[in-house]
Amino acid sequence: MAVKKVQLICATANVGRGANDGVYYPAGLLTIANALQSEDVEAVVDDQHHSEIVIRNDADIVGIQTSSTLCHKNALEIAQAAKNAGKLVVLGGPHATALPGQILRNRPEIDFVIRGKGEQPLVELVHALEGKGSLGSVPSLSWRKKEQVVHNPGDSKVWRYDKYVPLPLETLSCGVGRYWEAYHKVINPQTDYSFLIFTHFVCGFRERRVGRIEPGNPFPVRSELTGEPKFCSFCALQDVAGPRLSKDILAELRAYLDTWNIPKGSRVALKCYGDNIGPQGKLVADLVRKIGGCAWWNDYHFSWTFYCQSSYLSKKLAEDLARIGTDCLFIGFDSINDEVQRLNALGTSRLTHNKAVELCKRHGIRIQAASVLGLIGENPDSLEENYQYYRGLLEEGVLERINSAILFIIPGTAAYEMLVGREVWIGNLDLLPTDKIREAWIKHFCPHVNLELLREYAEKIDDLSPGPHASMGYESSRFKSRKTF
Ligand code: B12
Repeated sequence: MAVKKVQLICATANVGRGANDGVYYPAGLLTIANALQSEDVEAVVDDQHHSEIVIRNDADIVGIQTSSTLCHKNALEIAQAAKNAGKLVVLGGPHATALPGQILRNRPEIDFVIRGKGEQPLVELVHALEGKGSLGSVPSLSWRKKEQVVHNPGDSKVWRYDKYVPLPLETLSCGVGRYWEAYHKVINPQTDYSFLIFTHFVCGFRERRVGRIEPGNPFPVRSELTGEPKFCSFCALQDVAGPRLSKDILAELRAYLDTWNIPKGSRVALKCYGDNIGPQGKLVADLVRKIGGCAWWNDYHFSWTFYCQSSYLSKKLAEDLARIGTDCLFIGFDSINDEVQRLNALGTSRLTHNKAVELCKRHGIRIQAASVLGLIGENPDSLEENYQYYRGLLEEGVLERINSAILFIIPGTAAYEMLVGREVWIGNLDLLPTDKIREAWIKHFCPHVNLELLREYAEKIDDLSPGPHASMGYESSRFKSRKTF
């Protein structure tokens, strides 16, 4: 078959929502769009956060992103609509990567799953469908060969983000302006434009705990000896590759400013979604130097937001982050209780949290605090400790927001593996019923609390948020009344 056009779709979560949902364009679909366009295949990116999804008549393939288990239900509905319209359907993204076998066994409407980074595999799938190669040689492809599900090996080539930037923002069917509007409305009205600028990939903490991660290979999330989590029990990161070069980061930014005619004097928010800037001190120091020598940097008012684990925020790093114009740090406090942090291998403590808060205050950096309730060992006292801590932070005036979440079990995490070890039936599912799974989790791993108590505290913590509100993995009453979204 000839493949002229691929429709790429970002499915929204159907359980609660994150404060940033719909605020940032889906980078992973845009890098894929870039790769397809380099092969003269047209690509269009539709984002369910901004428009109702309609399967396009002229699309030969429909590729759907299922970022998380919380988006999988919507992704499946879109897949069914695409199949009804006679399209070939490809699923990719972190959730699909974690459960390719389950998805292909349970969902006839899905033809292919691409695991991990999708640019080159999708290009090679297009070639194979056009008769210029075989399905068996497409890297990271999971597919049905007769009745058998086959998982092709991954690609051993190192993935490079720089190959796919600047991102082709013009392929976003809703227009990039919709994301700028969303940023302005939801996150910060003092902003004119916003761009996703990854400075690095991977979490150095996770790497330190599991060793260097090879592209295409699964890595251990639990200790073989004790069965305990090797790094944050709820983290499903699969990223490969490390820091980018400062010159490439600035060149990417310059390209957006030029392409989108961003006037001098504009307030431009830059978001790095790389996980944990903490271990990237060398990169940040280099950015300080490059920005210092950059002729156009002061023509705009740039403000950065990074994610940082509290245990990695040193004096020097905080100073350097402030020097490049960091306005906010997203800090996953997750839990405040030391024992809960230890049991969940978070690599932090109440002390490191306190130190990070002090450094942020000293450098005028606002904190986006993340809270996750229902971790291993959660109990009524630890819930109260969390709540009191966030109250304290609010009083100190250092918070930009609190992201309030109740743990939901994500395939590919230690939490998922531990639960499947106790409740084998869950291992066959590709669509995880959030609350039912959560009840099973609570029974085994935090039996001193119940879902009602977790909800109560999640709402109390969310109510403290002075900025945007989240309802991660549950629906708060605020979310239900839709007053603030
Ligand atoms: C940016 C981001 C977001 C953004 C944008 C998401 C988006 N649509 O792209 C926002 C804020 C909206 C977001 C929201 C959520 N996120 Co998020 N997010 C990330 C983050 C930090 C980076 C993703 C990214 O842009 N990476 C860079 C690009 C280049 O890579 P990529 O997106 O992974 O895409 C590549 C591959 O996955 C693959 N691929 C992706 N889609 C497709 C589709 C096809 C057809 C193919 C072939 C391949 C393919 O190819 C891409 C290119 O190489 C990741 C963590 C991480 N480091 O991966 C978490 C992460 C993806 N998010 C996660 C979660 C849980 C969520 C939420 C459910 C949270 C919530 N609100 O409750 C929501 C749901 C999103 C939604 N669609 O509604 C989890 C998913 C875990 C899981 N396995 O289920 C992650 C892994 C974080 C974690 N710590 O575990 N998120």
